Amino acid sequence: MDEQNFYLDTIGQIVPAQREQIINAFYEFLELEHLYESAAEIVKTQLSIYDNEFSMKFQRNPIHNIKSRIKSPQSIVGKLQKKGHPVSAKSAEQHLMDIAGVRVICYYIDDIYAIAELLTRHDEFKLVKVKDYIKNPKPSGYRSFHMVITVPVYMAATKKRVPVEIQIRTIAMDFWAALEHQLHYKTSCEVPLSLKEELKECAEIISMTDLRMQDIYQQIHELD
Ligand code: 0O2
Repeated sequence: MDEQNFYLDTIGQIVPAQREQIINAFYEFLELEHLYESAAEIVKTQLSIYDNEFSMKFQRNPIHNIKSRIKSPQSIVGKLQKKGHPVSAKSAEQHLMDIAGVRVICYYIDDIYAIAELLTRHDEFKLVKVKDYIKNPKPSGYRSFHMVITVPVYMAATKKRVPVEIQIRTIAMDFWAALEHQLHYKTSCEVPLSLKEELKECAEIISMTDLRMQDIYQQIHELD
């Protein structure tokens, strides 16, 4: 028996190396999932605290809703391969900033920047990266404010800083992004240029409507 190719598994059985490696990788991904789910929960709780405080003080919620997702193992593997990184849980931790994603849907554009500012000023959170696709929309017309922060997750024996990608956008921006995503973003076939232009035009109309709604809100607010 070639000893190098065999291991003792968790219940003391001799198993081939490859099986042991698969089991280890599985547990590593499970731990990763738990860690990133915990980080997303911390961010969501903090956002709810801000939303409730704002509502108590100003009788209005800035946040319409909050969703979160953990990137699927298939998506993690795909992104690592696309970027030319090794495929392992360790490599995912090192190279991917969007394993935990939180999407915050706000009522008005000003609310987006207010929420981003609060998260940036939070003592325990560290800002890693900002991509403002509202000021600089993507060529597709996509608008949203993206930021990556790291949050401390306290486990029984350890503390780890975990990155969370936060996408903050208005209801209108989300409406466009959801439809465009379904129509276009993840399809393998090429969408004709004329339709891409039309989608972009829709994004611009929606963006103007967002600005008008905010203006109406401010004017009504000033009447009080
Ligand atoms: P999912 O399933 O939505 O999470 P990075 O290496 O991460 O910094 P990347 O991946 O180019 O660079 O990040 P980017 O472009 O800042 O943000 C990626 C995410 O933004 C996407 O996630 C989408 O959620 C969203 N997004 C970006 N561009 C578009 C677009 O044109 N249309 C729509 N509908 N959404 C967009 P993923 O990677 O698709 O995964």
